[in-house]
Amino acid sequence: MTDSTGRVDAVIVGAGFAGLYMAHRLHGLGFSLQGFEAGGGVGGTWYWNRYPGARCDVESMEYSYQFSDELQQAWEWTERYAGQPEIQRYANHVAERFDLARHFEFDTRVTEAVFDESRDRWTVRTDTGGTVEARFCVMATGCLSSANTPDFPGVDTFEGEVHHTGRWPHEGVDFTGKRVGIVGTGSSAIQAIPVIAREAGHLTVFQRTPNYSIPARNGPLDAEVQRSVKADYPAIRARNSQMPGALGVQATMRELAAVDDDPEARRRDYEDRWGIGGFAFLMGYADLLVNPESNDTAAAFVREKIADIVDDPEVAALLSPHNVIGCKRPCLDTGYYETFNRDNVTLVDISDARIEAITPGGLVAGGTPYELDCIVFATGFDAMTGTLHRIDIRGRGGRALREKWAAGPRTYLGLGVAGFPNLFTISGPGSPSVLTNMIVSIEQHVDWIADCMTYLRERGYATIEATEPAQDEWVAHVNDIAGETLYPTCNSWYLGVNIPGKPQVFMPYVGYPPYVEKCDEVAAKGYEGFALRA
Ligand code: N01
Repeated sequence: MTDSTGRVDAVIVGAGFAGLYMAHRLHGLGFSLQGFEAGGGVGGTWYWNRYPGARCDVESMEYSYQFSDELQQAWEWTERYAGQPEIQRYANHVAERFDLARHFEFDTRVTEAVFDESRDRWTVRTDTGGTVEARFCVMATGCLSSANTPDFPGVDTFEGEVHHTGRWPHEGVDFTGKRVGIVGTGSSAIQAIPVIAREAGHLTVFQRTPNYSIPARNGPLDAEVQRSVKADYPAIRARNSQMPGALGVQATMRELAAVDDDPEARRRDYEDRWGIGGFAFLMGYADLLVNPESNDTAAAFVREKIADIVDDPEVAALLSPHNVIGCKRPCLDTGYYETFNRDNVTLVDISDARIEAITPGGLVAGGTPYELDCIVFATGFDAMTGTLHRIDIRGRGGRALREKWAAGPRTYLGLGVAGFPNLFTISGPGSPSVLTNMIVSIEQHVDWIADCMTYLRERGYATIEATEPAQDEWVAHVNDIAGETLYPTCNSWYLGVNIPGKPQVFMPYVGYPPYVEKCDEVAAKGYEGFALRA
């Protein structure tokens, strides 16, 4: 908390998994801190995304903190993939166990962070009128925290209920008997659609681009599996940290190219993995995200599955994507394609018949009116940079981050930005973040930042700042590596294509675990690529 002069060592923006752990580390190291959180409680993405069916796509035994063995031994997960309510309970439990909520002011949004060069201090302002001065400013603002609601004309005239999946009301939404329209078919929609369809009178799904979805095969977590993982947790965590994306499921990847495998054997492999469920489906072959021909063997298999599951061939064709599988984050579902066999569900293809307007009684797409009682926008997020840009962040010379990043984000390691001393971004653009198990990446970033702040304190340095050459080199490297993959080939939020006018730059870094080695090496060399000033 602030001293009597309103000063702290560090401000932390956000009380999601990143902000909570950052607060824990900094407090433990004796730094004074003040956290701010726009929501009314902890949990970040899981606090806001309470839509029906919301569930993690990384298995629960992995999607959890590992910094405390007592915590990971004590917490009992109930399902293979944890649902939002359980993850929210977990976040609350962590906050209570380590007494973290006291560091945060809730229902408080940071609006401005300005660096004063003459005093090496950040001045942070909030929408509740508060002002804090801090030496360090840590943006734990999340990658998918700025909901994107397209600017459809007439949206304010709608007389029914409107909800965004990423800002779901805490009291829930009663769809019973209602005519519901859902816009979007990304991960959020794919999870919500089967649940809403069971409740609604009628559900109309407005699809602009179909998405590949793999069955999650969620279910109760076997007690024996949980026990055996816990018995060996440190070793399992250590193994996973050496896997691409820090995801244990990568252990099932073979060095074989899909096109080099015998077609029958390949089919059996896809069938087995489809049965296992989850990301394992895309782990069969090492070249699926670099070789279009190999990729299409997996994509074609999923299209066949869609054709098998969906009764109406026209609907199945509309649901079948033709882009690269995996170049958008793959969706995991529970009964998604099956839902389109229900009598109360209609799929509307808006790829060439865009939503023209929202009206008091529904919406109009391609000239056709649809009468609705409730509209759900499952239209995603202004990812990775959106939340940072909603804060007026000004570094040296009063230069705004929004200006510096006008052509796309530029960071060094996704941790620091040239011209913005003592500003850290946890899982920022240019780091592996969303291509990994986020909690692992968060812990790695938080530990790196905590070590860095300790190093500066011990040696009497006032500031640390990424240098322009190191940043330029890193940005070029991030782009080069992405360019060797199929990731940039489709209209994903990784590229910013989902937000009109957003610069199209592939934002995450494809390269976990080499990224961790690079961060460690930078630290070991006295923060190479950063300028440290006394
Ligand atoms: O958002 P999305 P999301 N008119 O951007 C459509 C994570 N997540 O919230 O593809 C009509 O993927 C858009 O269409 P198109 C996960 O990382 C994880 O679903 O742009 N439609 C698309 O269909 C995920 O990737 C979990 O043509 C419009 C949809 O809205 C990320 O969050 C669960 C439109 C947006 O899909 C985002 O997922 C949920 C317009 N103007 C989310 N604008 C799990 O852990 C957008 N769309 C499982």
